[in-house]
Amino acid sequence: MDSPVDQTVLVYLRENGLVGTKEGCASGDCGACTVMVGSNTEGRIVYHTRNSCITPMNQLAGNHLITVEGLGDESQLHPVQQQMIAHHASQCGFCTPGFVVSLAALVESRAAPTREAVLEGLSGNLCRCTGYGPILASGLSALKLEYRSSLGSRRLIESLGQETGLCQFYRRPLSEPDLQKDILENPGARLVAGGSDLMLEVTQEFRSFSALIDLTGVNELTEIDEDAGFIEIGAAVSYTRLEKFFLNRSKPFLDLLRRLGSRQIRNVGTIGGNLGNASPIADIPPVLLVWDAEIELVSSKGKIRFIRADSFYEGYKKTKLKKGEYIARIHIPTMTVKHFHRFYKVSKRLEDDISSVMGAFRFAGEGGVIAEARIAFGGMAEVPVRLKKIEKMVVNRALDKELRARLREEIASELSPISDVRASSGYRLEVAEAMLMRALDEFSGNERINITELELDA
Ligand SMILES: Cc1cc2nc3c(=O)[nH]c(=O)nc-3n(C[C@@H](O)[C@@H](O)[C@H](O)COP(=O)(O)OP(=O)(O)OC[C@H]3O[C@@H](n4cnc5c(N)ncnc54)[C@H](O)[C@@H]3O)c2cc1C
Ligand code: FES
Ligand code: FES
Repeated sequence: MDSPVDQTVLVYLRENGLVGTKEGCASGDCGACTVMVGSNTEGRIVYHTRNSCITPMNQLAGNHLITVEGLGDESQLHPVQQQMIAHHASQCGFCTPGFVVSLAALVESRAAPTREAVLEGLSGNLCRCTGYGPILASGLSALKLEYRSSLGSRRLIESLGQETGLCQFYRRPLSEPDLQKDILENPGARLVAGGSDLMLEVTQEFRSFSALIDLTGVNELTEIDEDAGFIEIGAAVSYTRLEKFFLNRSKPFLDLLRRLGSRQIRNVGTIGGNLGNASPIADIPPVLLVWDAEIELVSSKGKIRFIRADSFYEGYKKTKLKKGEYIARIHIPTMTVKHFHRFYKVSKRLEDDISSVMGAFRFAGEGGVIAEARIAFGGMAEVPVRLKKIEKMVVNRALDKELRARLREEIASELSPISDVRASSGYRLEVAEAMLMRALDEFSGNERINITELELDA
């Protein structure tokens, strides 16, 4: 394969006549470009969905790429294609290939035939004409059918593997020493992990990169360890893997992850990329601030330094990363994950939307009395912030009306968020106050309703 260093999978496909995969937004939002990517995982192919519009083509070497054309043909349609026809689930058809591929990925991974599983699998696909009812019904029906996949043969599985040095300017090191060597030898190269942020510079700002160093093959950066009182998460660990790891460790974090981007974004986006892009509204930094996490930075010469998550940000879109350094691991004290914690995300849409305000809270203590507090917000300043004064105000105090009134005043004086397309400054302040009150209530044992868990009577 010979592909320009920053060419996307979508451009490659369409330039090579595979036009079933569509371009809607070219920013990872609509899902029209969804493809399935299979990798050799312990002797079997595991498929996941990605947005081809923001996937660097070079990243897929050694993987099995399936587009809508590869799912079936007129004589033998994939069960999802059959059900989409049976349920009249396509109108203008522009979004249809993306929906078909997302649903096919559910069928291939033998997802449970439930409405929740289908909704989750479609969290990154938008349709503006058919309506979602028939599409959902198609997915549910397809999941209930008897089906034997013919997608991955044994010979294919054996041919899949990790590849390095794909083109002269696209490096894919497999170990940290090799990564450091690549950074030293290519000082102008940008680091890419999931590409879900970086590739927008190509598709939205029309920039091009002369060289990229891909972190997703670096073994040490893709590991999660729990040892000696710390959870250590490699910077190139994806959200999908975090969901699995935190499944029984933190429900609030799991709930937040399920609100972060879409299935396609979570399959590729990494924790290191979320810190590296230095967005003031990224969802992970407030979590790391309240969990007292430390970030391990490594230089191209192998020099290691640790920095507290609450000191990592210097200003708008600026971090303390030095030239040639990369984020290697995030270290979270296991104890802080065991304390009471809550993460609240408010955004305009439930799925696949950036937060207007993201609030994170950790309280240690018992009997309704807080012995130690951490309170952090995203979307309220030019960097993710910890409210240290308010943390002190709630320690060893009765969480009564009088204190709450003072906390509201203090929040309004400490924070002055901007107004933008997502929310006005005043709205953000009200939401932040409400989040703090809710966290205090829940710490005191008054669990509030979670609208994502509400079930409506039919
Ligand atoms: C449709 C869509 C929805 C989204 N929704 C959300 C959301 O709800 N919440 C949210 O928080 N974010 C959201 N995002 C942003 C999403 O891109 C990040 O959350 C994601 O974590 C970025 O990770 P990545 O691996 O894709 O980073 P990349 O795009 O690969 O990299 C991002 C930046 O970080 C740098 N970088 C990456 N890894 C490292 C490292 N180890 N060391 C140093 N620098 C590094 C890169 O050089 C680049 O500058 C969304 C993005 C899209 C496109
Ligand atoms: S074209 Fe819209 S997500 Fe890729
Ligand atoms: S069928 Fe027209 S956008 Fe979905």
